[in-house]
Amino acid sequence: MSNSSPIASYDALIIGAGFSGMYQLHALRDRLGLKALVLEAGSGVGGTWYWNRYPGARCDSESHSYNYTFSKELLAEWRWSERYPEQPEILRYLNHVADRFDLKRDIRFDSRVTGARYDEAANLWHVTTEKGDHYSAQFLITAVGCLSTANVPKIPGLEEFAGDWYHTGQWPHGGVDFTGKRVGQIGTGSTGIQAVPVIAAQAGHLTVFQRTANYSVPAHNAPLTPEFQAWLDSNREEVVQTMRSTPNGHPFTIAERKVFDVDAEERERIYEAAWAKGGLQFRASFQDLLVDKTANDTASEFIKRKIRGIVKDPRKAAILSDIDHPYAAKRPPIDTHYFEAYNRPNVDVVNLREEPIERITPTGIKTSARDYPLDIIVFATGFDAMTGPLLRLNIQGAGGQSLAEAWAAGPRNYLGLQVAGFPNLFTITGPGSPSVLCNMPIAIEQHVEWITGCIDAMRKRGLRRIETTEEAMEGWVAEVNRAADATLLPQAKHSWYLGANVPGKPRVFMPYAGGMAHYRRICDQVAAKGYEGFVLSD
Ligand code: NA7
Repeated sequence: MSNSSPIASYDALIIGAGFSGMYQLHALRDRLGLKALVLEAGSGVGGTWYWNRYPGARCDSESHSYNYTFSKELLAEWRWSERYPEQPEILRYLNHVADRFDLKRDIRFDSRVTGARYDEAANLWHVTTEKGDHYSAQFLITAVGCLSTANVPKIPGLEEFAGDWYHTGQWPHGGVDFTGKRVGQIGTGSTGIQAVPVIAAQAGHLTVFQRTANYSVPAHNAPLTPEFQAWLDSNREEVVQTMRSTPNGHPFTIAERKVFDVDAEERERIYEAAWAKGGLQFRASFQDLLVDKTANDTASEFIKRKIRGIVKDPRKAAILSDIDHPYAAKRPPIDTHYFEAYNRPNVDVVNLREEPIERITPTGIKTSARDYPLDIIVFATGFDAMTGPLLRLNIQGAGGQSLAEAWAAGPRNYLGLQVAGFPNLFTITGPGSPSVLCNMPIAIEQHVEWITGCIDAMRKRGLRRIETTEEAMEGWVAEVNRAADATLLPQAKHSWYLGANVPGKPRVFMPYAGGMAHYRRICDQVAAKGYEGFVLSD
């Protein structure tokens, strides 16, 4: 760490200016009066929505639930235009929030953090950026998101490709012109499923390289009507209450009935109605879809039938519906005419399970079966999720131990919030918290408010240091595993929830699957018991 640049000192440093970093800044600066600063790699606020500008980028949470709930005035003054917000609109919203709460003056943009080291004697975190700036603070709070480290698979030959290639999570701000081009897209997760119909409408030809076939339910996106807005204005409290009290933070509840409480005909009617309504709510049609494989099979079969009904070419339909994992065991995508796009003559799908990619050549992609000539390759290949964004910060805790060493066998922490050996470091939506299994703003607000409450309590008691214990971590890791094993989620062996999409990454189920409302109660109890599981000192 360079000693040449002057050290700017703060009470708290926050890394990242997305949903979580912005709210954390507001909470610490404007509620507690702390001297706080955000360091942000991008040139603007927005995090995920700053970087993910790929065609079709849209949130799968319904817009009226994809916002902060901490300010009634903010809730009342913002109007979303569509059922699901598109990336530019979310970015406008986040800029509106930043301006409304005057956040940008305490955000340093173009400041990618490259190292953070805890100085035991001074009880301070020292943070450096790529530009060589040097900061110190008592508290270090990571607000780096769960899906911010792009995963570009190491396919041999990429550097020789004569065309252009892009990862969806690092999309050029000026956009990409696909007109008349031969495009190859690798990946059929939520991102790929959003991108296909939009790219297909512009490209000369689109070849989708599919490794794992995926479920998707129609989003049925549409403009929000004045009637809906009026309903929302008079039911806002209830909507927020629902989001805070459900397991997944969405504005709908999970049905109480079980799959085999109803007969086959009634079940079909329920699934048809859910399909017609669209969106992530399909998963909430029955309470046991995520815990009982036989129950799940009924939803799985329903969606596969739908795919085969939509896609006219039997070869493409067979490839797209050959899904090998339970429905929603991987993050279930929702779409706008995804399967319909395969009925276009300029769209084809390649089954990588039958013909794996061997290499990228100067002119395209070569599978074990043939060459696919391409002008552009789109990597919709996801992220080094949850741990990736934290590990690339090069965090060094007490005694020089790195986070990478502490997590060599997978992430271990307490409540997803703190790691033993890393005092005064808090990780917003860290592994071991509900995060990606929840509507993100709800998960983020809960973490920010808990951290803010904790720092406030420490300051009121004259305490300067908080660190969790090995025992607390051990207990929490066991609880995270128990919660995951009570569901079908670990059964999707290629899921990024398990780290399986990144070669060499430890296979550990990372998010907490015990439900957001339950998790909130646990965190509240920990605080009420004087931060049980943490050691506080002055
Ligand atoms: P995902 O969900 O991780 O999807 C990535 C896709 O890319 C998925 O279909 C992968 O297949 C595929 N992939 C990844 N690596 C390769 C290689 N090497 N070869 C071929 N195919 C590959 O990322 P998304 O960006 O779509 O979504 C991430 C989250 O953002 C989403 O869940 C929402 O929460 C928002 P695989 O399934 O691994 O076989």
